[in-house]
Amino acid sequence: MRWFFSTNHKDIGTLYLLFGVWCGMVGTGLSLLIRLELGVTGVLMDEQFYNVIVTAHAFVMIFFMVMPIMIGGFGNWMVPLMIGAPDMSFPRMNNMSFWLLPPSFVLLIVSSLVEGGAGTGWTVYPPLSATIGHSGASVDLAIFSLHLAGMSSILGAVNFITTVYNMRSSGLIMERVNLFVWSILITVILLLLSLPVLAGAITMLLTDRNFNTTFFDPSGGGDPILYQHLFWFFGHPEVYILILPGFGIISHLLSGHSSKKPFGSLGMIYAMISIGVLGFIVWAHHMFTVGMDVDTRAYFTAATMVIAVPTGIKVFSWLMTLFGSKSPLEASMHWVLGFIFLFTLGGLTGIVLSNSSLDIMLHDTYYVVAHFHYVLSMGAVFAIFAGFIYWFPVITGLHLNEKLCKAHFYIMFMSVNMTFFPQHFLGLAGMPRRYVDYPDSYIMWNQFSSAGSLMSIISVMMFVYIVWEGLVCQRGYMFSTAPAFFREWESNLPHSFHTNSEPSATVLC
Ligand code: HAS
Ligand code: CU
Repeated sequence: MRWFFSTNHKDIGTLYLLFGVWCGMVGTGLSLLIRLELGVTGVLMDEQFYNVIVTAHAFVMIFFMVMPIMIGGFGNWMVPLMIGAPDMSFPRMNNMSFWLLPPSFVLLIVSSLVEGGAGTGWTVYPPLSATIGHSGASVDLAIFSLHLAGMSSILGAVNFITTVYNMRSSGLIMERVNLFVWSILITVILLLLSLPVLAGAITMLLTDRNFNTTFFDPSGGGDPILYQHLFWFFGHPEVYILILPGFGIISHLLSGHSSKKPFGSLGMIYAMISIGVLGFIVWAHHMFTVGMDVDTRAYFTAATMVIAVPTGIKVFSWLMTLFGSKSPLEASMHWVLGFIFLFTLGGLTGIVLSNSSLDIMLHDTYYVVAHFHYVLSMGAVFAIFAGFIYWFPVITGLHLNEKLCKAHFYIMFMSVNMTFFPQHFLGLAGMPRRYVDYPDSYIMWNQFSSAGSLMSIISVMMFVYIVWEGLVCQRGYMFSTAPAFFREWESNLPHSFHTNSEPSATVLC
């Protein structure tokens, strides 16, 4: 049980990684169910149940896969090492942050299993989520699940902020701090500022549902639009919470692979800070159809578009870091290049959506689904794969099979594009999201998309094999193909760090 009570940042990071990867499998299973349903016209399952699956898929992927892996897993492992700290600032609180997540996950699953489940989407808008739409206990349980996940994140955020501010090696000024550490710092500040607003909104919903308050109920003087404002004041920063650590991973890997400093490091820091600040003043671009006046819509359109500037600074700085680099194209680098290309594509459709007049047509269609899967499934997830492959030797002392990792990349690259690119066409043709069925005219691209999703399941299985193979084959660190920069970085670390990385005596494969 040593690992259960561990206060060590590496143990806790590993727990987060295991939990996140496992939840990723659950979320992928749910996505397959969605694509199986949409691979045919007509209904295979109950409509409410379909929406329960969509809701659970989103929650699992956001709160139990991307956030735990990126912030909890990579953040816990790398931040103390990169700033030269012996551990996190509050090691026991760190343990608690992790252990709040499994019960939160259980509450979410229970919410889907009782009384028809919560089919509200991850946005949980009233009146659908009010007693009139969901009279059973499911939505209450989903709210409790979010409460716990939120507490976990807030404790983690406090811990990271304190660690980065107080526990850097002497002389390590903030300007010189690694970009991955910066990305985690900005992410957790966003978490700390936005999560309490979500907590407030869902608690008001809880009292509306159970104690006869009417915050969101017009019959008692409330307003459902208030909920949307509160939710998106959290929700938009949340999407940057999901991608900023990915930005950090990409910057770190690019500079590692090209054996040079990240291009425009200070500019990258300011770009991330601007993205974080701007992320708080654009929320109503998710609500262009609720009947806001034209000036308000013009403001939210303009403010949203401004985010393309710092994001462009990041993309072009990555390209400049890459420019002239002569490093061989390793597996993790494939994911980095895939990220830059596909994230940019997803970002550009975001700019399309930010035009309020266009968004009136595109809101709640598959165009939006395509947009956010390009930035998430191909942005955040590609960054996770890049980081996982790059840091696997640091975490386990072992190496993954390069060739298999590359093959896995190509299959995944093809399959996710096949899944999500046609969804742009479906959206432009008017197919709405969160419906179990569609008119026959939409069948072709839906089948194409479902076929892509089946292929990506195969690539997930392949990745499981790759990790298993890496663990049993025990390819030692000595035979590393990691870039020289990385080996040098590792050799400067304190001795305790090397305990896992002894080259293994017997090389089986
Ligand atoms: Fe988004 C909806 C706009 C980034 C995630 N987004 C979502 C949802 C999610 C999500 C999950 O304005 C759905 C939520 C739901 O359940 O309803 N998004 C943007 C914009 C950006 C953006 C402008 N989104 C993200 C990231 C996400 C994410 C990052 C997670 C990882 N998004 C929207 C809008 C909606 C929306 C609307 C609501 C739609 C609706 O109706 O519901 C930006 O941050 C993207 C910036 C990045 C780039 C690419 C690199 C920049 C370069 C510089 C040059 C580019 C220029 C632009 C000058 C722009 C290379 C030129 C423009 C051209 C079109 C060519
Ligand atoms: Cu947004």
